[in-house]
Amino acid sequence: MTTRSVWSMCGMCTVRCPIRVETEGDEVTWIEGNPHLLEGALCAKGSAGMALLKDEERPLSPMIRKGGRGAGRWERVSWYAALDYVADKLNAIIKEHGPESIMMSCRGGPFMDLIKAFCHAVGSPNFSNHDSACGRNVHHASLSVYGLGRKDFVYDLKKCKHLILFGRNILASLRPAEVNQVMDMLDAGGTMTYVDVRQTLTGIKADRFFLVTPGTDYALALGMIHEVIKQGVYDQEFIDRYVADFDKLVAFVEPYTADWAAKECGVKADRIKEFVTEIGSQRPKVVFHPGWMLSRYRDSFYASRALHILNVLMGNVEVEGGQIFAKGAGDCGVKGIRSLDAQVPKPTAKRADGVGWKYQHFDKGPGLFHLFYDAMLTGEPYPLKALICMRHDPFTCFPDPQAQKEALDKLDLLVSVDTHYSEFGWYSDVILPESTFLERDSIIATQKGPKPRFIKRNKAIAPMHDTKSLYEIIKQLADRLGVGQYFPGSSIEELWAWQLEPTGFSLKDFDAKGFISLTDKPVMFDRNHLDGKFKTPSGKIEMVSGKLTEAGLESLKPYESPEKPPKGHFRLVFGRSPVHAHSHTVNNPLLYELMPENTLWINKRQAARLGVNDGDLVDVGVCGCSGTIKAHLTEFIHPEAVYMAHGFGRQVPLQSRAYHAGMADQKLMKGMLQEMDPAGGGLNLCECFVTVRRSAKNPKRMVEL
Ligand SMILES: Nc1nc2c(c(=O)[nH]1)N[C@H]1C(S)=C(S)[C@@H](COP(=O)(O)OP(=O)(O)OC[C@H]3O[C@@H](n4cnc5c(=O)[nH]c(N)nc54)[C@H](O)[C@@H]3O)O[C@H]1N2
Ligand SMILES: Nc1nc2c(c(=O)[nH]1)N[C@H]1C(S)=C(S)[C@@H](COP(=O)(O)OP(=O)(O)OC[C@H]3O[C@@H](n4cnc5c(=O)[nH]c(N)nc54)[C@H](O)[C@@H]3O)O[C@H]1N2
Ligand code: SF4
Ligand SMILES: [Mo]
Repeated sequence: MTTRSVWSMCGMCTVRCPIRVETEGDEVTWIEGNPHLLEGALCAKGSAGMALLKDEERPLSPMIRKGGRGAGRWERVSWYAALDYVADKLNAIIKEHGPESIMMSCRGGPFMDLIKAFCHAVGSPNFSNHDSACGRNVHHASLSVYGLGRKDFVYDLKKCKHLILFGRNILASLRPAEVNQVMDMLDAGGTMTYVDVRQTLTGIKADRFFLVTPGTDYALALGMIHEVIKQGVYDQEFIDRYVADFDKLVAFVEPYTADWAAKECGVKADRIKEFVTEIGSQRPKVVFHPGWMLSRYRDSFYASRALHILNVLMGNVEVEGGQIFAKGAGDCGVKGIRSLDAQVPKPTAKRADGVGWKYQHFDKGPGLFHLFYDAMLTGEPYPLKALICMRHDPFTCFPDPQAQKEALDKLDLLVSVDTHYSEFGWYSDVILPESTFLERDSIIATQKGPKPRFIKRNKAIAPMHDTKSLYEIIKQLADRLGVGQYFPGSSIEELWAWQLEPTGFSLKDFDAKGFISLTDKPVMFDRNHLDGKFKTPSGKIEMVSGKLTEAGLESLKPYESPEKPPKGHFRLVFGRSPVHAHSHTVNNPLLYELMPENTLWINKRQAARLGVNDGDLVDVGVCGCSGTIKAHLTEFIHPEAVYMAHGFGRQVPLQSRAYHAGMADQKLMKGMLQEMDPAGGGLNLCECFVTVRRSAKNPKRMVEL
């Protein structure tokens, strides 16, 4: 049997690491991180890609719903029948309600151009993604300071001297490339400070661990800003050159002393002061990570803004060991790849989520998905009639799936394009199964950074079942909807050639390393001439954001303490497991074995009060909604909080391993679907209080009886 080596991209989570895959005949025999970029490193999930291929508890052919929504009665149909069904419905909806009544969403990432182009080609502006439950607060905070988004900077973690992480659990909620860099930085003598409400894999590697009261990051960051200014350890020259309204910041933080912060967040004032003295001697090679998943608290947007401001004070912009502008093809003197979306006329209708007109301070991009539910229910600004989710599971992603279902019931068509049965897919009308990442090609994309590159995914083997790539699904739907002309060529190879044409590169250039590097050396801008690089209204780094002011919002927002949990309640916090990707790997045979269910982390003292022992079952509840889960007792969680890993408690019966294993945090977030930070657009997912009690289902207690 012939052994082949294929360059590709992992698809087990949305990080999309570059990989090298070995096959023998039609079997995948080996997967490793691309040695040119990752030195072979891969995470546990990536290595379990082979188990995904073999898993037959995933949709193996298109399916059309037969019973009521969610009843689980399906008919397996051919692709012709499924695509005709979807296209006929969409055509009828377009005729009656206009194309803007169709909404599409996807998980985001480098291959989005295809989906965006499809949505716009159909004539709808209503393209969205998961991000109001993920990084929107960080993204909008970044825009408000620099006029540049979350992905317009990369952090030179390897060369920094001090990395400060506020709830950014970088070694568990991971990207292998970043993990490699952090470990190299630590090996080289770098320092790491970690801030969380519980101890984590990252915290145990850190030099300092600050256990904070939940929801007080903004207070700690303000205390740090105050102290940096008081000790005079900021980069005056950088600030004079590029920062507007620094004096307003100085006046604003005046009352937020380290002693004040200590009372709010629980970190001792002396420790804050020592920390600031230390970073003062390490700057500019000091990185305050502004956070990733910060759809958490009412003021997470402002906490992230404060972290961005700390970076500015350190003067760490465009320096080795600091934050570096992400460069694209143009910065390397190369023409960029052709964009499909750029060829499509922009739809003229305004967005149904209000982003861009009602909410002008938000980035239009993918808008804010959760705001569409209001439009579904009210029919304002116009009715929505169809939702196509590609690689996106709103029932796991957003709070209160029951409330979502009530809104979705107003729609005539729900389609899930997924490699798995998602909770949304199970409720939808049609499931179009995408081939797994090892069985499909994807379009070419640009990965920005100091050393930008073109990347693409190549299939390692042909699909094992009756599944198709997203490219094929979209192409065939586009043809049926009369917009096929926007997707040039009749095969992915022809599309690749079309994408690459202006760049001067050819497909052969991918062969050596699996990607096309656009530069040998990192491209750095001259730090003394960054004028024009910041895209704020003033062209400066803004301490007071013009856009926020226009929207009637504060930039330097006075601190308000978080709500205390009501008596008998805990604040529910959540995070990721290093061996799972959200909810869709829980049923993976290998990863299930590593972590079959989640547990409820609870402080030992609180557990003792409740008579709960380690491993006991506990009922976790809120407003009549409750679930049962095993308790994990630890000293290393703040007594106000309980924690569970997100992604469990799945209810798709065809996933026999994941079915009802553990508990779903989002289902406890009753009535929280519209609980958004008005300045950042992120959902306030951690503003949720639950009761915990020893469960009557407790097997140990039954033994005692
Ligand atoms: N293995 C794995 N890695 C992943 C993912 C995955 O699914 N699995 N998903 C990726 C995605 S989409 C994202 S967005 C990132 C998320 O990456 P992160 O944002 O780093 O990760 P989380 O695990 O969501 O949350 C981190 C921590 O926030 C803490 N926290 C809760 N409240 C507070 C608070 O008030 N203050 C502080 N300081 N901390 C608090 C929680 O205890 C938790 O440990 O991870 C990415 N990487
Ligand atoms: N309560 C609560 N809510 C949260 C979070 C939390 O921790 N707690 N985390 C938030 C964060 S950070 C994020 S990023 C979102 C994530 O929310 P989503 O974006 O919805 O989550 P994912 O699990 O990444 O993927 C969604 C779907 O993509 C499918 N999928 C996986 N691989 C493929 C593929 O190759 N092709 C196709 N077509 N489909 C695929 C999966 O089966 C899954 O059904 O959730 C957010 N919501
Ligand atoms: S982080 Fe792991 S699962 Fe995600 S793309 Fe990389 S190797 Fe795959
Ligand atoms: Mo995320």
